[in-house]
Amino acid sequence: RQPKRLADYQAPIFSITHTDLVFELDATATRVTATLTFKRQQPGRLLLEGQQLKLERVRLNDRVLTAAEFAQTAESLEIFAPGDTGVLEIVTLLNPEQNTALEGLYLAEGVYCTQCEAEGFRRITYYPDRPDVLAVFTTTIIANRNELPFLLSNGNKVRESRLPDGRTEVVWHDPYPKPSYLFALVAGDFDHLHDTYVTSTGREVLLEFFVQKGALARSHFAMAALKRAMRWDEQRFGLAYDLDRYMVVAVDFFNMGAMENKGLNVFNSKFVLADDTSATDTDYFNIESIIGHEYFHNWTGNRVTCRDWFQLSLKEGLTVFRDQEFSADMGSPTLNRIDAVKVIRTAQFAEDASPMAHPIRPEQVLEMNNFYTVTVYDKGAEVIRMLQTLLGKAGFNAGLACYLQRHDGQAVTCDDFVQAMQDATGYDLQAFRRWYSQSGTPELSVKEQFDAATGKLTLTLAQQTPATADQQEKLPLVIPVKIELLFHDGSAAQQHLLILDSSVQQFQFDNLPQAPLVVWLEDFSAPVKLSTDYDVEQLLAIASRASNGFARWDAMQQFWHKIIKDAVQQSALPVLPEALLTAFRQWLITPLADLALTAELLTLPDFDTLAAHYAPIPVDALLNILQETTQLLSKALLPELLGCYQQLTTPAYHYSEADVGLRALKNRCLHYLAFTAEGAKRVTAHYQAANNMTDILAALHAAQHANIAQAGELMADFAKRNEANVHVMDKYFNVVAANPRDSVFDALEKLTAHPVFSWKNPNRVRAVYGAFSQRNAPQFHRKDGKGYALLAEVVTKVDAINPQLAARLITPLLSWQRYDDGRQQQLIMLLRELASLPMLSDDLYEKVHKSLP
Ligand code: HT7
Ligand code: ZN
Repeated sequence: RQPKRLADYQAPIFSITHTDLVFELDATATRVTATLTFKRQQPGRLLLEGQQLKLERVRLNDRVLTAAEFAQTAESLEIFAPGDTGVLEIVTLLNPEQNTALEGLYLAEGVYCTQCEAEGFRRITYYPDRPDVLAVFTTTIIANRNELPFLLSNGNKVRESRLPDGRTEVVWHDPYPKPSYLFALVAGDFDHLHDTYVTSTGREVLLEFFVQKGALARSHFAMAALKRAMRWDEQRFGLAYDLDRYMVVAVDFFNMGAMENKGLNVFNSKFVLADDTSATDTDYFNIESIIGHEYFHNWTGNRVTCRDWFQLSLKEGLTVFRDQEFSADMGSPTLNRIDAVKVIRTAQFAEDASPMAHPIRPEQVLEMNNFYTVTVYDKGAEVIRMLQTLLGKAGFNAGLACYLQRHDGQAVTCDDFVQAMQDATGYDLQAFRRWYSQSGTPELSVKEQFDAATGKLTLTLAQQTPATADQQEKLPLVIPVKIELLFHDGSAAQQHLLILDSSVQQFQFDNLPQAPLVVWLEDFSAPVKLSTDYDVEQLLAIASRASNGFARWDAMQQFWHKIIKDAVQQSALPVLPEALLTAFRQWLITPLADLALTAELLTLPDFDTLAAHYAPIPVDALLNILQETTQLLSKALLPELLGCYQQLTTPAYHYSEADVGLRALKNRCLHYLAFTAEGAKRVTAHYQAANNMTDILAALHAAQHANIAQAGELMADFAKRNEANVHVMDKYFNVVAANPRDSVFDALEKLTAHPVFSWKNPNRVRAVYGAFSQRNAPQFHRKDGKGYALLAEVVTKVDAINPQLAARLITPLLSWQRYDDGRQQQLIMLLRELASLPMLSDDLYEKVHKSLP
């Protein structure tokens, strides 16, 4: 199997100016007639991509071609003498009902739905299925209106008519040229919510949500979030919507979160539907953020798109950055930053250390679906954030405006983006570009030297990026390092931005009143690892005094890392310094104004965060230390925990920043209290008194972790009350799968027999097995390998149904190098078994083969 390389990019030989599609919908035999107006751009062959298609007919300029005039392979169609311009008509037959991969056109739960990014359009018709071929699409959908009342596609509805045979024909036209990956078609019966929005340019836009029958009341929050996102993009970046309609369809069968098809977003229903009885605070947050993300793609992705898939971060890194800025403005900037940094430090740093390591602009790809990664998305967003730090907000906004104006309607590269930033600001970004081509996590070490006589502080920074699986040689990067200088004598703190652009560099500060305590990497100003030799007192001082909430949280993370590392080295339990207990007591007795930050300050890093600091990972020691430390804290802080818990009275449920913080802190206290003598009583009472899903789930998780006797009863009650709502059942599945005891294996087996479970539904499979592998470290990483073997079995089964899903599920099995010898052997054996499967998908093949020694 041959990977594609960025270095081999060639511009398209033919462009397509117009793409007219006619769909005659049928569950097992949908006929697609594609009429493509093509134009030669350079000498070469007319080669179209196609997969799993039944070709019925090819016509070139009104003449049906004979078999000798074209050649067909399993993946392509070549037209031998197309000429320089012409019209090609291709008729294909599809089987949407059998399409369980959920790419191309599929039929699930009575809804026809497409997913074309990255390379799904080639499962609909033969086409130059690449993002740099932009055409104007007209789509006709023919179907039986009684069965499928809503027939939707991109752009504006042009016409709707009854055909003589009783079927209905609806025609859509999208005036904006677009690549095939942004094409969408949806047909089904829905509840329909509509509203209007007037843009800053005076356009009245019809906003429409199409959701499963009976779910209308659960789509209001998403509609309001959409309007907030539209307003925000106008105010922050001056970007307004450009069509008269914006449609969002929610479906339960979907491989990812959502898809930004022009004018017709398709969403995983989990990221649309919410009400106060079924959604958690996190659900509401995710809905607003993903609604924003897909909407923001209309400019960063759709109006200006990617030249090739290696440039994916051009649209994804930038759009994640935009959605993060939106969420920060809608809620707490500190909490948003903490959440984003957790993703980088756990998942992204782990990816850099894995066989799948790649730069944010990968250089070679076998299966594109494997590159929708935390590196491309989240590290990509960090790279954009660094640009904003270097250029300032005004400079960054000017750069974005220049980029969008210069490239509107084009398919471009990451280099084009950086060039626009440079041209708009005059800032030389040549050296900065290395962030796009170099993989790996830079490691920074720092030294401080203070001359008391002159008040001069000298900071020495050194950077080094360890080799990664894909790249041995690493060069220095441009790294913005934000710092804060804290003074004990009450002098005002100082903030500075250091720009490190070589291997070792010194920075000097004069006339300081005294030796400062330096807060490093404030706001996580670069996606790097930075180590200091601070002792626990210094870290607790930063946690108590830094002016920046993020820095306070970060100091606590470093504190725990240090304490736990010492404990692991000594094979002992951590010694909790009195100063820590004093700080915790203080936060519990007098919480900060930001309750959510207080909750974060009181939270231990999780297993994955700690594990990122070790090679090999001392799995058993870390799990034991985490459990024991929680118990030690519960015991030592019982009166304060109780006091804080009781003081926080829960108001009627409302999703607001203040109430989210209140619940977070109260539930953090509950988590500790669950481990105390009265834990069972308290958790049960919390569950029974809860008026919202956040508190209910906190009680269930606490019950399970502390192993309280009533846990089973509470779980059964929860399942019974919520069996009608699949999204709440997914939460139930999550809790069952996170059970850290041996009984989890039987419980998982039972879940797959649950009437709500289906192997074909990615949400259900993720809710059970994704949760098991990612939220149940004790059982997943069992010494006897039973957890690994279960996941390998599931991946094998799922690969035959949905390769994209299988390739995502396998991730925790790939990084065998991170574990001890025993676990390594088990993982390698399972990977070898997977590699020998006769029908392995490209998705799994790429990952398994990269991982194997
Ligand atoms: N641009 C989309 C990426 C995507 C996707 C979405 C749904 C199903 C399969 C998919 N493959 C790729 C989502 C986004 O980043 O907005
Ligand atoms: Zn995106």
